[in-house]
Amino acid sequence: RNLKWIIKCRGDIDTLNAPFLEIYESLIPPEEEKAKQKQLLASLEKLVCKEWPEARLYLYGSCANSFGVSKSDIDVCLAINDADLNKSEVLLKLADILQSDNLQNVQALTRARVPIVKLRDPVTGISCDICINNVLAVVNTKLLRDYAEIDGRLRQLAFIVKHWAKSRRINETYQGTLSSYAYVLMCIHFLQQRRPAILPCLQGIEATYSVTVEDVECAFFDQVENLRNFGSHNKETIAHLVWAFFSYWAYGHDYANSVISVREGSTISKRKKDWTRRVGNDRHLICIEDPFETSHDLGRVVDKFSIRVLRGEFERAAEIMQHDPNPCIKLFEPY
Ligand code: 3AT
Ligand code: MG
Repeated sequence: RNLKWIIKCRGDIDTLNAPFLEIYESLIPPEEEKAKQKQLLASLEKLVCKEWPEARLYLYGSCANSFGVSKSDIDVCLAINDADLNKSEVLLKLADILQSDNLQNVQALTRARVPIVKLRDPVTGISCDICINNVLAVVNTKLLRDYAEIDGRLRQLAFIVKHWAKSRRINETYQGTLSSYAYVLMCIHFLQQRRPAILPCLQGIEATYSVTVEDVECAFFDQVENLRNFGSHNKETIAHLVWAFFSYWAYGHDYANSVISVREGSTISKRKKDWTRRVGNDRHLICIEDPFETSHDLGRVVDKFSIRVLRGEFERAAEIMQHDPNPCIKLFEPY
């Protein structure tokens, strides 16, 4: 396995840069889409403030972390400062308000892991999920957005990986595969590990931003405008990075013993986290540590069937990147 990991990259890899960049650019949401999202957020804010004058709405997830492709749903967090608030009651009340304002497909999912109200806005055509007081998600959204500002190759790589994962149907947590959030963390970790490194470890530098959310201290260096040259010693191109990313997850990663940690900027041992055996439904077959909720393994949704699917897809992608004459087509072939 390790022998394969040190295989030399195909000689013509750089001819693939232009087609990969073209795919990346085709996925970027146009400005008018961003404007529509803002418009929807503003009208939701108006509605919400009639009922809860102190409440605020925050965008989080891919529409705010800069990893959103065109036509994504938007994720909104309703922040209400009230210690004994009943989330289900608020969600049901919110669903009522939205329904009577002509929003479509309004649905309160009060029993989900993260309870939400779903809706579709007929004016902009945008679908939206609203959760309550999920402030950690707002903070991890900022961390991802800050990483994206350091080196443009992160956004390119993450768009390509997300597009690949959606095409291959391995971006479905209810099917035991990984969330978009997990894939972006895999990309960040991967770029922290390149030599020379393309990304720093923002939680390893003296913090300039710090908040405590649900007893979790979230602190990191966020003056990223000072880090814009960080990756400039590394000249690897996007095609080479896509190739190396898939080779790493196909042949290089030590699934049995390692956890990837963006917080540490390196891999750490499963033993150190006590993630060596199955506890309840958490199997830890691929370990991705949440940067803030460090007891949270984003790979915990993966079971003994879906790990084979995932690893099979990484190997397929690595093979295509190494040998296929037309990787940009083959890689994204619908499953
Ligand atoms: P898409 O473009 O919608 O696929 P996304 O980044 O918006 O990508 P999700 O809609 O799955 O991803 O999740 C929305 C945000 O919720 C992303 C992240 O800030 C947060 N989040 C998702 N899953 C987790 C998790 N397991 N732990 C903590 N935060 C999470
Ligand atoms: Mg989303």
